[in-house]
Amino acid sequence: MASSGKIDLNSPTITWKEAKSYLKGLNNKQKRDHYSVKDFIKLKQIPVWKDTAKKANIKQPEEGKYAKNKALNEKVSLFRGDITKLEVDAIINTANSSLLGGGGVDGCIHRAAGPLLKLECSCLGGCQTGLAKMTCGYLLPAKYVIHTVGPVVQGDLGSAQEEELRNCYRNSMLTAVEGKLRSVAFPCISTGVFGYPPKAAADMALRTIREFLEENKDKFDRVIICVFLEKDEEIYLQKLPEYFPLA
Ligand code: AR6
Repeated sequence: MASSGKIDLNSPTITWKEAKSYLKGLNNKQKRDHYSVKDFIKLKQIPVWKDTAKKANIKQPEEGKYAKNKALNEKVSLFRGDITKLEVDAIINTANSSLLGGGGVDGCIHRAAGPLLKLECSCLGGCQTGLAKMTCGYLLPAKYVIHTVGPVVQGDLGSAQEEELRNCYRNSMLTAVEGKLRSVAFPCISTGVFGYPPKAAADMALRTIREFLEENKDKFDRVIICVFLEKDEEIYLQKLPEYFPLA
């Protein structure tokens, strides 16, 4: 440890356990000195669905699937960009069952978090499809990473895969609640190399998030859907009013 009390998280001698316990003791301002990304995005900079819908002049469909709920429209956000920049309690990683890193969003998260993330992941014993496991966020602006493993879809989408995707969202949110985390950001799980059809994935994501928030009203300040591609943003802008009707 340096005399200022600040630890060098890039030091080759530091263990993930030391780094995790050190980071846990820092406040938000102190933690910012360690971010690998300098252009991080604060939670308050991310508009809530109510404001996004208003700005984009989103039309409400005639018949929504769910009742209007003003409070939920202020807890959900649609954000397009890089999930590794978000200063939230946890970002969700769409990993593979080894939890040892990969391409896509998984690769981006491991690069931005630094090598300690892989060291902690290697102690978790992998993860089954649909389940979720939590680690520290290390050099990320997010305090924690919740790793989940989505289903692989080759050919037609089956009910087992639908259930597995639902479990990914549900178990990730349950893990956040258990850890008393109040703001989380989800990428579009399984819709990249794992091949899940993006529109069906958006329906499952929105349904599961809506139902979980209804059951756990006061547990979250914010649930962010972080899309990367313009086409996914369009899908969510179209579907959000069905699940989170504008009050
Ligand atoms: N921020 C937010 N979303 C992103 C980012 C980013 N930085 N980069 C990509 N996406 P994918 P999967 C979006 O393929 O289908 C890995 O190798 C991307 O546009 O990352 O669940 C793992 O190790 C897409 O919408 O994940 C697994 O083996 C979404 O993230 C496998 O890929 C998911 O695409 C998991 O496949």
